[in-house]
Amino acid sequence: MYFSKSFVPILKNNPAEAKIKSHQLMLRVGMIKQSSAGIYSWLPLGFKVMKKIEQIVREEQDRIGVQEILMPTIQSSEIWKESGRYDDYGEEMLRIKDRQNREMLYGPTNEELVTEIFRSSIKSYKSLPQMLYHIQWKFRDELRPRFGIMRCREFYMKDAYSFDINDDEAFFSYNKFFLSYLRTFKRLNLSAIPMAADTGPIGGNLSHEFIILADTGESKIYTDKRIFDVNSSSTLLEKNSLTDLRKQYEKFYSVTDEKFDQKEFEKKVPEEFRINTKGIEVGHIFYFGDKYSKPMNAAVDFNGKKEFVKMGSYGIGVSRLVGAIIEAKYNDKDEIMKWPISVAPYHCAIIPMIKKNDITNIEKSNKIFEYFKSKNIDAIIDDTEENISAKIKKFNLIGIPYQLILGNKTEGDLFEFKEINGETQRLSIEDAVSQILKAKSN
Ligand code: P5A
Repeated sequence: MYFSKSFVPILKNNPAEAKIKSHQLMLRVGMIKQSSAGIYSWLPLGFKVMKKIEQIVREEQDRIGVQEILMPTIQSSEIWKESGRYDDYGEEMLRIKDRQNREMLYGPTNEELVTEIFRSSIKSYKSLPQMLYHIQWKFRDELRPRFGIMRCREFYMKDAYSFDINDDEAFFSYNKFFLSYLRTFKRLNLSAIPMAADTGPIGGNLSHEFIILADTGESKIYTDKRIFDVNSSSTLLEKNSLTDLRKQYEKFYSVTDEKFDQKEFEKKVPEEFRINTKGIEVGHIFYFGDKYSKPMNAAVDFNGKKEFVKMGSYGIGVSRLVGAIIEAKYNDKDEIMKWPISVAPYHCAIIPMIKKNDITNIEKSNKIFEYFKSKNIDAIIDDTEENISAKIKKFNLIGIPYQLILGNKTEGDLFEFKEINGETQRLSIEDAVSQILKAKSN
């Protein structure tokens, strides 16, 4: 891909309407464009990052055995009346009438729809557990959409649902998601910590939010420094091992605002370990038993007895994560944002010096590009006529992790190569490739 042909509408200055770094940067480098309040189009750079995040989320769902489906964005009001949430959900729900005057809605979440799918097909406990997920747009008519795609009205969510025969099995499912979320956020290079949370309109009494610490976050959090040292890498996808993992986390006081109790915080967390800050909620898991299965009559036969299935639901804010990663990775000191290599829109920018009537550097760049491609390295060639330092500035702004420069200082087969915030090295293409591949495999 040539930069001159890419659709990356960079603005000269930070847009005045954006209050936080992620919103500023996403508008500035043309990742998104607002279409109306709280509703955005995703332009190539932003869409690339979101798709990479989505793929990691998908792989980690598949890894614990959740099956992918795709439910529609538009739902019928009938099932919401069955569950009793049609009125409860209030003004956040976007209600629509079709030409037959039927009440429809743009799904804010899918507990009802997935319960309807389940009950029409699964009849025996022998088919349990079932775990289903989809990655789909949601709409919530937020009172105050703000911070760009962080709190918007139309957003992209991974939502999963589990169906089990009893509480014990349902907790096992819950804990599988607990582990899966830790793995997912780790691959995104984020340290997201689980915190006991309120359940709001989803319901139930067991719930964890996964939160990354950030001053610009909207959730107030109270936690214990030692929670960052819990290690989940040796956890097996097996009942006891997963129960243990959750216990290791729950040993530490870690709650959101609604659950906060000053006395308990001071009693359980020695002063030197107390963290009282703000965070961004990137995931939220719920256990709500038969809250939906009972009113909607989703039951299985268990040795001749009718049992309402026990359900949980599990969300990840896929589009919010794009902004959350920026908030977490932006370095105030260098004023540089470096994308984690796992989700970077491009791994490396190839930056040739362009001289009039001389296409040598472009030809060399093309060759390097093809070689990178053969090694699964995503690159972009900056074929514009800007000078090298302007080009470097531009890729620093976008946050591309590596830069390869073909300029005055190129000597034979040795090129200038640097990590976005690192020292310039002189390397052969092979050595540059192995550095990038090494970073990718970490
Ligand atoms: C869990 C899956 C649910 O909706 N039902 C299905 C449950 N949970 S939740 O906490 O309400 O949302 C899950 C995640 O979606 C993101 N999110 C948002 N992202 C951007 N803008 C919004 N307005 C918005 N609302 C929710 C969050 O990451 C949240 O954790």
